Parts: sequence; C-alpha cells; structure tokens
Amino acid sequence: MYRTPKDFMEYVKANNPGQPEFHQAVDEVITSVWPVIENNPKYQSANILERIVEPERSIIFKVTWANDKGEVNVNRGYRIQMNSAIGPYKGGLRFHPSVNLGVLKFLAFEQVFKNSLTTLPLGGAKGGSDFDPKGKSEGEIMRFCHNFMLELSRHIGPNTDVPAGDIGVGAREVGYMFGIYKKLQNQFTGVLTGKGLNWGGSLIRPEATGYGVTYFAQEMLKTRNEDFNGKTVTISGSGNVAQYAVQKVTELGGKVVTLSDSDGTIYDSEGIDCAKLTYVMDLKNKRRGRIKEYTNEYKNAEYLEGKRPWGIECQVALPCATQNELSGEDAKTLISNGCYCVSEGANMPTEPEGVQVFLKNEVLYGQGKAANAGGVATSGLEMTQNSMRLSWTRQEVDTRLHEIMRSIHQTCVRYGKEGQYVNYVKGANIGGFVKVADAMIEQGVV
Ligand code: NDP
Ligand code: 2IT
Repeated sequence: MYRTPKDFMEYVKANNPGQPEFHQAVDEVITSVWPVIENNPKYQSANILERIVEPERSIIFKVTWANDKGEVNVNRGYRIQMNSAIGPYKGGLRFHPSVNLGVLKFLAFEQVFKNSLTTLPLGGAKGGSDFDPKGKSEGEIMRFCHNFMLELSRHIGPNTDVPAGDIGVGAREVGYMFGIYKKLQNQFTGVLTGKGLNWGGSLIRPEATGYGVTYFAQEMLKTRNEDFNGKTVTISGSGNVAQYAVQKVTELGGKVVTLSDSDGTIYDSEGIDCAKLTYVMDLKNKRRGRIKEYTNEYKNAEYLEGKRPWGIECQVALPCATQNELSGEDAKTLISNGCYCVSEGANMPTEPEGVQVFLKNEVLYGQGKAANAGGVATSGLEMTQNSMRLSWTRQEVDTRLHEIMRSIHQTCVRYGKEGQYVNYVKGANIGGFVKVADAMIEQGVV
C-alpha cells in the first residue's frame, strides 16, 4: 500500500513518463478516493489503485491516406481500452493535432468513472488521431475516416467496444466510419453511436451533452432554490456541446453572452437567441467557418481576439471547448465578477489551481465527468435501442437523459456532502470509483 496520494503519484509518473494530462486526471481521482481506499482493506489487498490506472489495452496504429493532390500522408491512430469491469468499452474518438497517448489516456481514465456514474453498463475507452480536420475537403475527410477504421475495425464491436464522436468527430465522420465498418464486416450493427437518425442513431444524441450539462447546472442551482431564469451565462467553444448548451440555457430563461473557438471569443451582450444560434450552427456545422464571422452578421457583438470568455461578467459559466482552458486566475476573475455556478461540458477544462479556487469559494462546481455524462449516457440509450431494433421518441429519450442527470447529481450529493457544501469533485470521483472497483474485485484477478 502506498502511504500517501503523493507516493502513489510518484509511481504513476515514473510508470507513465511525459503524460502530464494523464497525471493530472489520475491525481484528482486518487486524492478524492484516498480515504475510501484507506477505510476499505479489500481495495488495498486487491491492489485496485495500480490496476485501475493501467489501460487494459492500448492500440496504436498507422493511418495512411492520400490528399486531393495525390500526396500521401501518415497520421497516428489510437484506441485506449481502459476498463471493461462494468460493460463493453465505450467512449469517443477525437481528431485534433494535439492528440497523443497521454491525452487519450487521460480521457479514457475519466471516461471509466463518468460511464459508471451514468447508471448504465458501460466500460471506459477513448481513441482518435492527431489528424487535423481543419481545412480538409469532404473527400479527404472521408478517405481519412475510411483508412482509420480499416485498422480500428479489428479491435471494436457492438459487445466489445463502441466508439462515438468527440472533438473533430461528429455525425459526418461517424457516418464514414460506420459505412466502411459495415462493408468490412458485412454486418449492420450498433458499433458506433452518434449515427444518423435514418440508420440507427438516437434522437437527442446530438443534443445530449449540451442539454445534460445544462440539466446538471439546473440541479446544482436548485440546491440554492435558484434556476436559469434571468441569469447571464458564458459558454466557451462553439462546437456540438456548446451549441446545444446555448439552446437549452436559452429555453430555460438564461441569456448566453459568449461563444469561442481556439482563435478567440465573441461577446454579445444582448444574448445569443434562437435565431443567432441557427446562424452559428450553419456557420460551424455546414460552412465550417470561424466564430469571428459572427460579428460580421451581428454588429453589436464584440470579437475578443485570442481571449477566452472568462473575463465576462456572468452568474453561470459552462466551459465546453477543451482541457485546461480555465486557469486559477480565470477562476478568481469569474468569482470576482459574480459567477457562482460552473458546469463543465468539456473534459477536464479547469486547471487544478482553478478547481481549488472554486472549491475554496464554495462555487457550485459540477466537474466534467458528472456534468457532461449526458452524451455518453444517451449513447448508451442508442445502444439499447439498437439491440432492441426500435427507436424511442424524442420525448422518451430526453426524459431518460434528464432522469440520468438527476441521478448523477444525487450520487454526487451522496458522496460529496461536506457540511452544507457539496463537493461535486469528491462526489463524482467516489461515486464513479466504488462501482468499478467492486466489480473488478468480484471478477477476480484478471
Ligand atoms: P467539437 O469539435 O464539436 O467542438 C470543439 C470546440 O472546442 C470548437 O469550438 C473548437 O474550436 C474548440 N476547441 C478545441 N480545441 C481547442 C483548443 N485547444 N483551444 C480552444 N478551443 C478549442 O467538439 P465537442 O463540442 O464535441 O467537444 C467539446 C468538449 O466536450 C471536449 O472537451 C469533449 O471532450 C467534450 N465532450 C464531448 C462530448 C460529445 O458528446 N461530443 C461528450 C462529453 C464531453 P476550434 O474550431 O478552433 O478547434
Ligand atoms: O467524452 C465523452 O463522454 C464523449 N465524447 C462521448 C462518448 C460517447 O461514447 O458517447
């Protein structure tokens, strides 16, 4: 048994050198669950800690593809199958130049606990490539997706591992990957989630992460007898998660004033209403433009080049772009501007210093693995519909999603209560951990 979390982290760092995001994700979980380990000798004797940080399988492969000029390109593909104690591996695929082994291990590790929190039987995985979809033609995207799946197809299956989207992978890419998988296997199965509605996709899956992160914030606000009505909300990102968060917050009476991408932030003090959101969806999903163009259409809005949204006054902040996009300083600025509720659509968007600032100031702080679990939960619902060969209505899926988000909130309260304050970080980590660790013990040393 390691004597302290610090001891254990030394082991993790030595064993996984050069993977700072993975160290960060492990450190946070280990700090939360340490008292549980200390009080339960069964976890110590089964060496659960060392076992839970080691991926069951890490697959790294070459992806070659030709661009429109006929030039041959090489990228690296990955699938990290982290833990299958409570169900088949499940988690998204990310296509972004920043993808590397450490980033995907952090995401796969988070996914294990997130999936456990959903109440559904889902193990944890993550994959992707350092391929950059920006500026690529339709043909190039399709050829890359096909070549990526040519290898990945050997390692996945509807009862083995079910990938989905993440940054840079949406309905279009899932379509291309599904098409080639079906051709290779000669089987029409639910091997990916986030599929098109006419060929096995679930209603509400596109909306699910953004809606879920908003439902989670709504549950947190309820504990202080508050709701979204009249609140000013800042959101980062402008992709899938951010767009549907705007939609749900607006429907619930909040006013969203920012969106961003890796180049900068737009600030619209009048609020991004439904008509403006339709413009954003067309800009980002069809024309694949930059968020800056919003200010050409809506002249009242400002563009803050190279800035993130955290300097703008708000009561609620929803980080929905990427990891480590909110620093300790940003957290202080948000609080001093009146923000008291943060719900994370992105995975690990807040740096460790920022997390400490939120906790110290008793902010309603819904950490990613709880707050953004609505996406993978609805993927789980897509898998259920696929195996039953039927489709639930929009209402039915949304009701289930809402119930799951309420249940995750309750789990966080149950494990995270510290006097009057709920430490959702502790709640999510312990709530997610216990179920997986117990399943591992019951299945023996495998
Ligand atoms: P999209 O690809 O649809 O959108 C990503 C958005 O984040 C874009 O606006 C992008 O801007 C921005 N972004 C990406 N990388 C960076 C960066 N390094 N710095 C600043 N901005 C960046 O992805 P999603 O909306 O699906 O994912 C957003 C976040 O939500 C991710 O953290 C993902 O892991 C998480 N998530 C997604 C789920 C899903 O179901 N899709 C489920 C749960 C979590 P740009 O165009 O400039 O790159
Ligand atoms: O981070 C995530 O939870 C996702 N990208 C969604 C994963 C999924 O399998 O739907």
